[in-house]
Amino acid sequence: MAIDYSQLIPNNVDLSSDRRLQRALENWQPRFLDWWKDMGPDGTQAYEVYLRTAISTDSNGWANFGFVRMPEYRWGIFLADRDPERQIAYGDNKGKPVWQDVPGELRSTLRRLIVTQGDTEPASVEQQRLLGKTAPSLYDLRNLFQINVEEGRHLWAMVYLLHAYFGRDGREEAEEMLVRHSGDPDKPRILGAFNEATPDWLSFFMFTYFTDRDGKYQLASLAESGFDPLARSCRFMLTEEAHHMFVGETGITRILQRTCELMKEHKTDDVRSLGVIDLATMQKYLNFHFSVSLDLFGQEASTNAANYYTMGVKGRFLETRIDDDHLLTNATYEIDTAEDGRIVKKTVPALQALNERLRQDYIEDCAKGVLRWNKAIERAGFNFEMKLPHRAFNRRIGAFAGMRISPDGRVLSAADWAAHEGKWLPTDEDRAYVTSLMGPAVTEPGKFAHWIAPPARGINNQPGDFEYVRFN
Ligand code: BYC
Ligand code: FE
Ligand code: FE
Repeated sequence: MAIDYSQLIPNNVDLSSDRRLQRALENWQPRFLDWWKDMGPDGTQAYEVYLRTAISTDSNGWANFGFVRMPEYRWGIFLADRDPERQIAYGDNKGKPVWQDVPGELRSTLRRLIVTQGDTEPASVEQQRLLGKTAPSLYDLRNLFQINVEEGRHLWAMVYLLHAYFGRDGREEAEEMLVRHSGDPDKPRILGAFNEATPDWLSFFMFTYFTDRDGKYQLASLAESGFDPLARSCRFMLTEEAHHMFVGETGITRILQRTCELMKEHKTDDVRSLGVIDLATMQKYLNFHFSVSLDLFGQEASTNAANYYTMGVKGRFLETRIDDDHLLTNATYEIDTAEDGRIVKKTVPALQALNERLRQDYIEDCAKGVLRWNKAIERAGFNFEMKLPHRAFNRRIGAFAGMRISPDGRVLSAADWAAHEGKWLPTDEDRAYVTSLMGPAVTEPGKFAHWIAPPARGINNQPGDFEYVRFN
């Protein structure tokens, strides 16, 4: 169905045919806008930003580019098209038609998953709210704002489901989305990574590479949901997600390029005096963001995950393309876990290992970008290799929580850990150095901060000196 932009809330769900729902969402809309003004990108109300807006949910040609003041962005409700033949692909209900409404016995489970998903979206906007002050270019500033408005739209996607399918409880949960805040000691966001700070652009690029990629994998699993409105919401969110990860990957590449350029020019890898980020510091930030993002997949062995699957609520990554029985009642899966302070392999029922399996898919995907980063370093003539740390490194959730494990997977004593931690994770000094590079926003079209190379091409094929943001 085409997106109707004549409505106060743009949508492709025929919202005007349900007046109660429409009124409830129109009530929530000003609260969302207040939240955006208070907690969204700081001091940007009047800026005109070159943004893409969804105009259809087809995979080709779905977006339109133009200058928009962010508070006037047309946040709306866009679900991928319904497939009337779609069946549940796995679990006890395999082969049955997907649900167009919430089955009573799955209500609290689905609500919880939708709330957890929804909560991350505004959290990331809050985490990134000050980054505009130190943007390394107009190009980067525009990408930050694009991601921010789309995360705002992802919140709309989940709030729509809560309002449309969960009655009063759903409306209350929708309110709470704007009451919890990232890093708030009393009302924090639900998942750990979303309460960490994103104080600088190196962190931002690592976050959009690693943490938005958790979004990709979780959304893909929820896109397999038997609850069809959730599946269709997540399908369209995935279309938007690709750009977020692109910003992260290319952002890191551009920092690496610039660093290598100066290493070459000055024949040294001690580049801090040259005002760029040394490769060792890049690796530490990578270690931090990767390990924090791994926690987002939950426990290695999880009965929650088994139940979600068996009930048909949450599937595997690309479930329908996997060649097995999609029941997994007799299957097993080997996981890494901890026993008596050691890392051991253990074979567990495949149903319980679904979080770990998704984490494995995620790790393999993360590794592809790292390979491309290493190619860029190699092309510049250096043999430094960026590496993903061991999955057990620096974990707070799951079997390895609280253990001290090196990036290459060795269990360490407290003293050993303490002696090396500063080589593996950003120290206060590293953070202070990176922060010191974040000067006032670079606002001249076509100009870039000293520590980052320009991108290979502009957004929507715009020229290098395009004025992506107009300050008013
Ligand atoms: N932090 O059996 P387990 C995105 C809890 S990112 C705190 O493993 P489950 C985005 C867990 O709740 C994608 N608590 O749990 C990215 C459970 O509690 P109970 C976000 C945690 O449910 C960037 C207990 O520990 N979407 O979109 O299988 C920018 C046992 O654990 C954590 C989703 O996450 C944690 N990290 O797995 C913007 C999808 N991990 O039951 C946006 C929806 C576990 O004992 N969520 N716990 O009280 C889920 O699918 C699941 O909730 C999780 C956890 C995969 C997160
Ligand atoms: Fe999102
Ligand atoms: Fe995202």
